[in-house]
This record gives sequence, structure tokens and C-alpha cells, in this order.
Amino acid sequence: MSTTPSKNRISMKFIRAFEGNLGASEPPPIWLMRQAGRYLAEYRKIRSELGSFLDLCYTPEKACEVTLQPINRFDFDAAILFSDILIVPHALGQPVRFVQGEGPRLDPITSIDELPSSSGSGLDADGLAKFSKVYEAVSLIRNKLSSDKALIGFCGAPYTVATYMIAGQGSPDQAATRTFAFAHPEKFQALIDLLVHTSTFYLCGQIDAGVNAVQIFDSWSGPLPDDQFRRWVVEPTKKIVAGVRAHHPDIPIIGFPRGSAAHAREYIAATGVNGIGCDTSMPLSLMSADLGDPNILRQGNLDPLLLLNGGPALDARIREIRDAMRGQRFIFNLGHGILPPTPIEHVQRLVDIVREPV
Ligand code: 1CP
Repeated sequence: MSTTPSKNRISMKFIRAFEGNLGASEPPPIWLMRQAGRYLAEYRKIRSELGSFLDLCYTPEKACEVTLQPINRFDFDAAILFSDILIVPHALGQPVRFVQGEGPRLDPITSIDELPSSSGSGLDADGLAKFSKVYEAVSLIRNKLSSDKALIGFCGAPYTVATYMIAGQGSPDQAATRTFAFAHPEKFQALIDLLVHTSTFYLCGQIDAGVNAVQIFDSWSGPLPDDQFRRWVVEPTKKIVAGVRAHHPDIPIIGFPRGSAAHAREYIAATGVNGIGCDTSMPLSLMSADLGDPNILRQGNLDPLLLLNGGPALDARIREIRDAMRGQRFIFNLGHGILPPTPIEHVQRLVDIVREPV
């Protein structure tokens, strides 16, 4: 059953990009991963006023304010809900802290039996209350955001979230998690299955509250060999996509398997996502020519370090990406999150060049 797109959806450039409905000389939509955050003085101000990062995530008015900051400043075509991928383990009852200057810290687990809020299949009242705060933020944001801007909801992909749950923090090679998955495949599978279930539920809740698209962040999928990639990245993502589509058949879903350009065709064909986030290492020739599906939307892939550095090399690369993707289903973005020391003038320059008349 297909639903008629609302007037709002039609007026959003972000949504039209998925439908292949951008004019030939129309600039692509643009937003940036981590566009709300430390590179903005107005973010640092709110952040310093609130006790902790989690307080910011669970205070709907503040999360709303921070979500809208980059839209107000740069007029991006989409806002992304201000939250974090580690809200899911937190709602499942795992202690999560955000340590200033160090990143997230969790009390590591070795089995889903250690998650107080989970009965193996769902969330308890405390976990549901945490998700409700996020849904409240979504409806506030959607009410305040102008109708031509899309609101993006998100979750971490099960594999990436599991790496934090098992190691207790981010790690360059995810060795602790990958070793655990080899030693205890059935326990790791149970954790992945729980995350599939909870993330599907969470994304559906965000959509019910008003987001116009969702992105599934698999930030750490890159180092996995093909059999592991299939089992821990493709299969769980495919289940989330199918679960979300069962309730919301028309919602655009973007997958971001970072560092996995070599697996992109398989990921797109097997998971059923509508869009693929392309990281910095995806060759422009591949991103612009052939990912095996003529209707797949591509999103990316400017190097955040180049945006930080600026200058003529930045200008040239922005135009190179924009021109290579002209006429395609494309959303301009970075290849990974914006870096905190990035000068805001560079971001403004990026937006201006992407939108310059051609
Ligand atoms: O104190 C602070 O201000 C903390 C910095 C911060 C911010 C601004 C963290 C801690 N999370 C966020 C917000 C956030 N995280 C958003 C919404 C804001 C936006 O995009 O504008 C989103 C979508 C995320 C997603 C996220 N969190 C990912 C996936 C995307 C990616 O960058 O790869 C990951 C891996 C995380 C974990 C996380 N949370 C925070 C940090 C510093 C990290 C990364 C830690 C690490 O490198 O392991």
C-alpha cells in the first residue's frame, strides 16, 4: 500500500532528491553529519549551561534548540535530531557517560542478561521513558522547523552500537568486539538481535513523532572481512529496513556503512536502503557512476579535514563533487562528521559554493 506524499514532503528539496525530482540546474540539497556540535559557539554555550551531554539529549526544549542552530546559521536543507547512537544502550539499562574531551564511556557487558532494562526482547518502563523524551524533542523540532526543511532521525547500526557496549568505548580497530564475536558467536548474535529489535522500534517511534527520513550509522563497519560484514552489518540492517518499512513504507532510509566502499553494491542490493552515505574514501568515479542500482541516492563525501583546512583546494573539491553528481539522486554532505575546530567561515563557503548558480 502506498501513501500519498503530503504537501510538506513534496516541498522538501531533500525528499525530492530521493525521488529524482530535482531540476537539471538545481543545486543538490546539503546538510552535514554532526552539524550541531562543538564547532558552533552557540552549541558550546548551551552545552556549558547544562550538566551533562545526556541532560541535553533528554531535555526536549534544549535538544530542539541545538538541532535548529545550524539551520538558523547556514540554512541547511535538513536538520538532524540532536541525540546520540548510545541512547539505545542507555535505554536498555547500560550505564553510559560522556567524558569531556574523551568521548563516551560505558560499563562493558558480555551478555544481554547484564542489561537491566531488557527482557531479551524489549524495554522496561524506564527505557521507554527515555525514548519518549527523544520523541518529544522530535515533535517540538518538527513544529518549529520550516516546512521546506526535512528532519532526519537516526540510530546506530547494531554492529557499531555493539562495539561500544562490549568495549565500553570507541576503539580504532574494534578488536575487543571482533574477538568476542569469534569466541561467543551466539552471545554476540543475541546482542545484535536485541539491537535490531530495539532500533526498529526506536526508529518507528521517531517517524511517528515526525521525522521525514532516517539514517542508520555504521561508523565502524569498515574493517570487517566479507563474511563478517554480511553477518553483522548487512543482515541486521536488512531486518531493520524491513521492520521500519512494514509500518512506514515510504520513509527514506539512508545507510552509512563507513569505510565499506568495496561492499557498497552488496549492501545496497541486500539491505533495501533508499540512500547510501558515502565516506571520504569512496572514489568519486564509483559514487557517481555505478553502485548497481540506478535509483539509489548517494550522500557525501567531502573530506572533513579538507573542510577544516579550507583554501583553494577546498573550493575545487566541492565543485568537483557537485559537478560529478549533477543530475543524479544526490545529497551533498561530508564523508564523516564535521570536526570541532572547523572554522564556521569554511562551512559558509561550502554552502555558498554548493548553491552557486551553474
Ligand atoms: O560533549 C559533547 O558535546 C559531545 C560531542 C557529541 C555530539 C555533539 C557526542 C558524543 N555526540 C554528539 C551528537 C551526535 N552524535 C549526533 C547528533 C548531532 C548532529 O549530527 O548534528 C549524531 C548523529 C551522533 C552520532 C554518533 N555518535 C555516531 C555516528 C556518527 C559518527 O560520527 O560516526 C557515533 C559513532 C557516536 C558516538 C559518539 N558520541 C559522542 C562522541 C564524541 C562519539 C564518538 C566517539 C568515538 O569516536 O568513538
